Amino acid sequence: MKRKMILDCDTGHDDAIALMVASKHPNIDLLGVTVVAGNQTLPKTLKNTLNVCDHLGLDVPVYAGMSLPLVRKQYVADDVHGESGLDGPVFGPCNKKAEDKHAVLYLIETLMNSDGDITLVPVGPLTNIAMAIRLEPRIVDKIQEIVLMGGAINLGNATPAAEFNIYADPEAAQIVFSSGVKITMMGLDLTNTVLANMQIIERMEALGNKAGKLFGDIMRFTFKSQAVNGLEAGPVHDVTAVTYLIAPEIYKTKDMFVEVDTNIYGPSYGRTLCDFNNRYHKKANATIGLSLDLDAFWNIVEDTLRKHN
Ligand SMILES: [Ca+2]
Repeated sequence: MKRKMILDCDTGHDDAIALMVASKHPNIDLLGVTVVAGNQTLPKTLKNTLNVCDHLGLDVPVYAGMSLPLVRKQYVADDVHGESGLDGPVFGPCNKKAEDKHAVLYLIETLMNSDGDITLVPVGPLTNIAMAIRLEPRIVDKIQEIVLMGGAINLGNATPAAEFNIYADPEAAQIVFSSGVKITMMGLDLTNTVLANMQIIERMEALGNKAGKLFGDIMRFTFKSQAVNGLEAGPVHDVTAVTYLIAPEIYKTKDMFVEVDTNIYGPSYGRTLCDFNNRYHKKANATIGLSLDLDAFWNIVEDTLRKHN
C-alpha cells in the first residue's frame, strides 16, 4: 500500500534529491510539499522548491510556511548551500507557483481531515511542524509518524554540539520531540555516511534523463562545499528520511529518549541529547537511525530517478 506523506523542506541540495525520490517512488503518495526557512531564507527555499518541481514537471502542491524560527535569530547554511540555497544547477523561467494557503494551515487541515494515516517527513528546521502542533494540538493524534532528518547522537555540523536543522530552531525541535508523536530521527551519525561521491554522481548522470542530470548538477556543488565538515563528498542527508518510508528494513535503529538543549546562552544550544545508554530511565520518545545498507539505498535512489523525465 502507498504511504501517504507530506514533505516539509528547506530546499537545499539534499532536499531537492529527497523531493525527487518522494515524488516518484511507487510506494509513496506525496500529498504536498511545505516549505520552511532553513538552508536559506524562505523566499529562496520556496523558489528552489518550485524550480525543482517545475524543472521535473511535478504537479504536487507547494505551500510556503514559516519565514523565521520561533525564538532564535535566523541562522542559514550559506557556507554549504551557497547564496541561493541551491547553488550549482541553472534553472529556466519557473511557471510553477505556490498555493495561497499557509503551510501551517495546510498541515492542520490535511491532518484533521485524515484518517490518521499521514506521515510527516520534515527535512529542515522544525518550525512549521511545531507551529502546527501549537496552533492545533489535536493534530498530534492524527500524525501517523514523523520521520525527520536532524540532530546527532555525536558531533554536530552547525556547532560541535548541534546539527543544522535543530540548531536553526531548537525550540521548535523540542516542541516536536516532546509532543508524543511517534518520531524517527535520521541524524548525522547515519546521514554523514551517505555520500554522493564521484562514482555515485556519474552513475546517476548516466541515467541520461533530466533527473539524473539535475542530481549531478546539485551534488557536484556539494561535493566541494562539504569540505567545511571534513567530508570527502556531499551527503544526501534528507533523502534517508524518505527512503526510510520505502525500505525501513535496510536501517539499523535504536529507541531512546531524546531532548533538545534550548539553553540559548549555553555552548550546546540546539544539541539533540540522545540517551543512548538509558541513563535517565525515561521512556523512549524516538527511534534513531544508526546505519543503513548503502548499496540498497543507492539502488532505490537510482530506480526512482529513472522514473522521472
Ligand atoms: Ca534540508
